[in-house]
Amino acid sequence: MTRVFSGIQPTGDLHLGNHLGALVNWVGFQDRADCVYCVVDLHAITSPAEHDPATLRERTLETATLLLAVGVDPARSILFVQSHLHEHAECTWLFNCVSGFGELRKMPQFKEKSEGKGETVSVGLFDYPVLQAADILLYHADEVPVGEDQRHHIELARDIGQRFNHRFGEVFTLPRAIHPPAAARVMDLQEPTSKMSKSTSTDKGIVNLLDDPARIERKIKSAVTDSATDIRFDRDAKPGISNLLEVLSAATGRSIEELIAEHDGHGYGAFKAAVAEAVIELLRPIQTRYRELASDVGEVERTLADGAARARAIAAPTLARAKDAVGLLPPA
Ligand code: ATP
Ligand code: LTN
Repeated sequence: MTRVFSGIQPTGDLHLGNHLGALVNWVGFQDRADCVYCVVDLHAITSPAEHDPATLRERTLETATLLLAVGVDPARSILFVQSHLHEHAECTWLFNCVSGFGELRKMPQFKEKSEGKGETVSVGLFDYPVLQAADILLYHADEVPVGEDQRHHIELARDIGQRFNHRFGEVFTLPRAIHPPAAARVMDLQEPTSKMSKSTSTDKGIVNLLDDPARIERKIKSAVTDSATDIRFDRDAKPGISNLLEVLSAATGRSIEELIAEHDGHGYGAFKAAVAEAVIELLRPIQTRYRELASDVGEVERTLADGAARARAIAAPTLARAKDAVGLLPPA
């Protein structure tokens, strides 16, 4: 069976864009693939912005709980926290020794995130994609569903795996990035020409998965739209209305044409109310499930411990083969 691996950073609240753009697919893959999903807390500490230790711990648990709440099913898939396995950090070291300074320096995400930081930028940020390669290659992943911005990182993982195999013998499976179509590319409610994003959107521009219904309603009703009254899909001329149409379509499973036929001519107010209600109903079962799970932290922690054990059953033998291939003397 195809193995899918993906990771998500516990750096903020998950929002509607993450859900419709990525998590819905994570849930769907479980029907056709052997899935391994990881909360990548080691990646989260590479960020140039200083992190708060207590917040990181909270967010790691919250992110894992939300993944369970949206439908990652621990009976079918492996869900674990990256730092629970020392194998990821250890494999990173082996990969560091077959990675080039030049190729890492050219990674677009590193260039972007280190810009203006001069000599103070951390080695961890520089090494971020090598750790990501270890995440993927330790599990012999075939497919890695990610956003377009991660394409270079997956190519690097492929290059590292290929180089290692070439030098030391076949150990790693070469992965490929997949970019499954998103249920929706969700735009910022206040600035509908930029994507909804946890690092750049304001609170009013973003619907967090745990926002309560009144808050969701308020945010959607005050979404920026144009001053006309017609409801039609045109990303350039009507970015705000088009975004709401796409969200409504993803939330209800109905086509955009059908939604236009139903709502055009009845005004923006009624249309926004319908979008708000659909998003509230989409998130309601997730929020209910989240509260149930969060009321028993011990159970979530047990699920993660079980996930880590099952992850280790795959990662540890892979790492052992890699160490042996490199020529590291096994302990007697
Ligand atoms: P950041 O602002 O830190 O980049 P983000 O909110 O954009 O964070 P990521 O952590 O980069 O989210 O992305 C996690 C996943 O969610 C990726 O697969 C990404 O493609 C998807 N995603 C993020 N934002 C959106 C969006 N607005 N619409 C659709 N998919 C999205
Ligand atoms: N860099 C990714 C998160 C990530 C990841 C992974 C994704 C870390 N390790 C392995 C896929 C596979 C991001 O920022 N979205």
